[in-house]
Amino acid sequence: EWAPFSEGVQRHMTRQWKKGPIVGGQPVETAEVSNILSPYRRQETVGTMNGAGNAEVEMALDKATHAFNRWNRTDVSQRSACLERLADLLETHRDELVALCHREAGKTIHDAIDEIREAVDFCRYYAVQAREKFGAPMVMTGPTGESNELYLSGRGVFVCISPWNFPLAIFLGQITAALSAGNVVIAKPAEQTGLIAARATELMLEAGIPDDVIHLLPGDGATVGGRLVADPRIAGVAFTGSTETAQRINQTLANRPGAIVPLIAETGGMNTMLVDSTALPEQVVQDVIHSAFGSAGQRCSALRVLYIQDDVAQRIIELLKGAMQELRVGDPALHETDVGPVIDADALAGLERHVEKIKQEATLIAETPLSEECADGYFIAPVAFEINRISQLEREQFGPILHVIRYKASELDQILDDINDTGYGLTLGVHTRNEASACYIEERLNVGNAYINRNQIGAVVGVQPFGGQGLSGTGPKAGGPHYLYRFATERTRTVNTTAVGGNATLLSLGDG
Ligand code: UN1
Repeated sequence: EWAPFSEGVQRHMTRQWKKGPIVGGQPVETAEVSNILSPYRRQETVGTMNGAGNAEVEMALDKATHAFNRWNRTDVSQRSACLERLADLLETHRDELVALCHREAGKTIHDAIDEIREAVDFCRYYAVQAREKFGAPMVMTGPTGESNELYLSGRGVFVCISPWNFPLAIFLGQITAALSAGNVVIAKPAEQTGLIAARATELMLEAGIPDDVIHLLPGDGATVGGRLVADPRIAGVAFTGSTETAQRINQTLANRPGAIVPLIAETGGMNTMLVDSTALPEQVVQDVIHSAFGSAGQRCSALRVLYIQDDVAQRIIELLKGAMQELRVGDPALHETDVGPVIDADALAGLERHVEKIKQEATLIAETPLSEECADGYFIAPVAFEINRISQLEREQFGPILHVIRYKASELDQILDDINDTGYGLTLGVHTRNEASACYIEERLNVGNAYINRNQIGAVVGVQPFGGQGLSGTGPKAGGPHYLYRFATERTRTVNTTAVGGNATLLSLGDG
């Protein structure tokens, strides 16, 4: 056990980091340099970041391509051992990583700690999964006279494009999955959180992942991501981010002659919670607050639309108003802070535009007051509106904005259709004491993660594999038992084991 305000974390609170691309194990200096500013104190720099250009992209692709066969043939237990050493290193460096998640991504201390834990879980989980699946071939039972085996191996150079909202956990989750399956990786982290990604990459190298097997290319989406995805040397893409970007990547991959390249995408949601009149109001409100406003609503799992059955709606809305007054928005370094800043100026402006627009057509339920220190950063007040239909919302708003809709029992089927019509299918919350209605709702909705009588964020690796359907992603679920398969190719090997067949084969080979 360790205190978040340990001297260890404090030591990193005024530090400046200087990072950039890492290719072939070496940091690369480039002409493209940007200052990294903290989302909660705009005037405070965290460090500088060098962006990759064409030369680095080319160098990484070249080195990665040459490294693939060797890494793919490396015994899986050795690959898994690297992941386990990485997990240990994340733990020994957690003070610095917590400080970085906090200062570069604006995470509250609690979220920053969870972030490191989740990254560690991904490393350990995929290490175990890989040993299980990529060790000995699977023996298939067939007719006598032949043996049949099924082998899994890596695909080649995998491009991993990760988001800023889980700058360590998702960054490493994608990469460790790809590596453990035998792929080599070129990682393109979100522009907002390159320092954390660079620090994590240094730790991967320290953990024994060979320097031609993992390369980091921070930089802008078009120059780096666009070029990588279009390159004929890549064998797969893992992407977490917006649905629009996933569709663009898919298009680029589809246009590539001579190959069919898999995309593993985890994208947005229009996540709902349904509350019926048998639910426990206090528990509902606690779970709504956590799901909608935790991490400043910057999770793709976050609750966006809360449906409440009309006979309990007023009571729950009153409780919600009270709870929203109590939320503390502000400096994410303080223990008592519930909601920190959003990531940057663009994110803030987009959310403010949505609030202005929805105000015209909706009823304001409550808005949390901002504390004084919020003036220095990208803060937005958590807010709840009552609307009529989910179709009023054009797209996911990635922030602490909740929409509430009252419904009558007779309208249930209509709202379930409305939710499916959004095309998204990520998380679902249901609050009810009626088991049959929970089952009915879950079965009618296309969703990836359903949570009954609890909050709907914070899926645990290996326990609640995470990922959605439709516009929310391709599957398979991250942190689940099927995730590694999509990073792999499969080959069967059938041998004729009868004496006649065996000799005949040898003879014909000898004759030729
Ligand atoms: C994301 O927000 O991009 O369940 C996905 C959760 C997290 C979600 C991560 N694992 O809240």
